[in-house]
Amino acid sequence: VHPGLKWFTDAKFGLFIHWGLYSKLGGRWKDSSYFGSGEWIMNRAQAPASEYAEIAKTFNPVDFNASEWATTAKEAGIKYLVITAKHHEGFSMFDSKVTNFDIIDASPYHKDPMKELAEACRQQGLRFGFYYSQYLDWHEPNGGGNTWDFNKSAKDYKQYYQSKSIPQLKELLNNYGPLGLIWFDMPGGLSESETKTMIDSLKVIQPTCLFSSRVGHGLGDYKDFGDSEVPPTPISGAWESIYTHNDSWGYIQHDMNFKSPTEIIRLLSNVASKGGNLMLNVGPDGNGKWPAYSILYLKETGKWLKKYGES
Ligand code: FUL
Repeated sequence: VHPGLKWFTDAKFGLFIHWGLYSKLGGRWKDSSYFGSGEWIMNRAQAPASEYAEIAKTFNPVDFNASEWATTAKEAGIKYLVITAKHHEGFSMFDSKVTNFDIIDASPYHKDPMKELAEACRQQGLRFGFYYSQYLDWHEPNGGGNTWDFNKSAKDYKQYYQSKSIPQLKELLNNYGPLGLIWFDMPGGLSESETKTMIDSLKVIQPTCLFSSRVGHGLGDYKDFGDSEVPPTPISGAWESIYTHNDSWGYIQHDMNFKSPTEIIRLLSNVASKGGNLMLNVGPDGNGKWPAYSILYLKETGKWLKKYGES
């Protein structure tokens, strides 16, 4: 049994955070508003990579407060927190030497919020992990997915893995202390043996860090179902269901469809009764603030858990 699985299967409740340049857009690009999956706006609007990258110049999340995020999570009864280090848009929300398209070099913020968050989580006794889009990267000519700027048949996915994905995953594993897990997403471009080689080269850095099943080819340490999916019957082994608080992972200004504390608790009970973890997502805005309803409803959930939950 993987040594990291004990904390994971005991955890029951995790917090997912989608935060990137799309959070500043809040579901609007030019004159159009988008609903659902705000973090996909670049793709849905077919925004040219060079134009989209301009958002970084005014991305300045001065309201970000790592200890507030971690204490709210703790109050909600959450046991682990997973945040987007780089989503499909390709922007690195951490200090990366691999690219200049990161929060340190490309934004006026000039600080590494991931460093502070990793530390704040540790102080609250929460496990900390990163979401990392290892294949889809709409900013890079050789990354997966952007076929509106770059010619699909000219793409060299292996070059992308070698020059960005793998070096960045190593930075994440080396520079942020012990990680509970890495949440890989949307595999592509690598064969099973190439995926295995990548995993081996990463596992030596932190052997206890779990890798999600979306690393591909059935090589993950635990199972994730589809987005917003709970299995109909109990499942053995380590697994997780992921849901988002409203109808989008990334912040959308005009989405107010937040699940009430009652709905969150029902979801949590449904998942826990079948043996899994629920990882619920919140989408902070471009200034670094969580939607007010997310703070309120998560804290309410925490009160209920304190009263009626097991731990
Ligand atoms: C999906 C992604 O494409 C979505 O944007 C989101 O990150 C979700 C959790 O996973 O595969």
